[in-house]
Amino acid sequence: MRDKYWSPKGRGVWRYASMLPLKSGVSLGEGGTPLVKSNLGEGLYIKFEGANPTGSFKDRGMALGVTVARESNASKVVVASTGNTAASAAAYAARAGLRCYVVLPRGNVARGKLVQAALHGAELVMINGLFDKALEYVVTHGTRYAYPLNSFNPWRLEGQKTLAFEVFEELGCPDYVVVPVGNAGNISAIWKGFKELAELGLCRRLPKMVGVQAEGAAPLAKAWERGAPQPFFIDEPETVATAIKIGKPINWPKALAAVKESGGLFVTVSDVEILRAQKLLASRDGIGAEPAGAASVAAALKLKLSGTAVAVVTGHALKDPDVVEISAREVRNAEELVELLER
Ligand code: AN7
Repeated sequence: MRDKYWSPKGRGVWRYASMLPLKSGVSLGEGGTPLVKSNLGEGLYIKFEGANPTGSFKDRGMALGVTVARESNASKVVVASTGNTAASAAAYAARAGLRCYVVLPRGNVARGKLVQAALHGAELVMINGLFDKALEYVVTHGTRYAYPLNSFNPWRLEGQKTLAFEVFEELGCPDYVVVPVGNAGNISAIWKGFKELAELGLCRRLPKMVGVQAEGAAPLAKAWERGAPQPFFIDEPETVATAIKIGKPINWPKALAAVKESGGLFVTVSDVEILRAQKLLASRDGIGAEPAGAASVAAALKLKLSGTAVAVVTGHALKDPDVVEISAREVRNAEELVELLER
């Protein structure tokens, strides 16, 4: 029974076909991302999802989601997005020959993500309002005309659970897995992956799931702090990490269950902590994260977790070039360059 399900073969997400409800499908080589031992803390590992084909973890789920869209003869797919889902959907839809509509909150999508969606030929639709409103539009109207690829789509989560399998193969089951939370799909998916390993008797002690939200966009973490049974939805989330600038996470029940069942917790990090972690990760570990991706590292450092912890760095630094300050020296001639180098 165990071997029937657990028989990794090949590379990437489809390596775990025996654990997935689909056996093959659309692929751009997603998954198989680096797990790097961090210099920032003992027992801390970085799972660098920025190394996926479009630079975020979304590609894992999009491979399955777009496969199902194609197999159900959809000609159009639609997503609401803070950016990464749009970039990923655009690329995978292009690969599968589907039209892609992305509904975006004007002024709240990082530049790299817009560039990707445009480059891959998606139809970009801007709304006045934030992500939560864009998602509401997709749920109430979009789904009637196009196949939806937001994370309420269960195939997306099936793909994203493969992160757990990769961590398990390299490290076994860690003590903690730290995940930035926006719409709350990814933490639910990763937890599902670990639980399935446990069901097969492969993972004896499940990791504690740590959900990380930005202080100004923390409907789950704020509720957690006060022991409330439901999230405190907010209308005007605010954070530098636009990827997780979400006030009404659609997958909140699953995420809350993941954190509770695992004995983990939700935690908030401030924008200052996020940007500090982004810099530390870049300058000490050599890993470039977008702000939302660095939120997990900020939380791991703040909580000083003991044992083995995997911080999931969900997106690449190039996604959001505008948050990085660039300072440069000017030299007028070779002598000035030499002088500088000699210092
Ligand atoms: C870098 O692209 O919601 O908790 O529309 O891009 O599964 O929502 C992005 C989410 C974390 C949060 N890190 O994941 C979108 C979108 C990065 C992200 C999250 C996102 P979920």
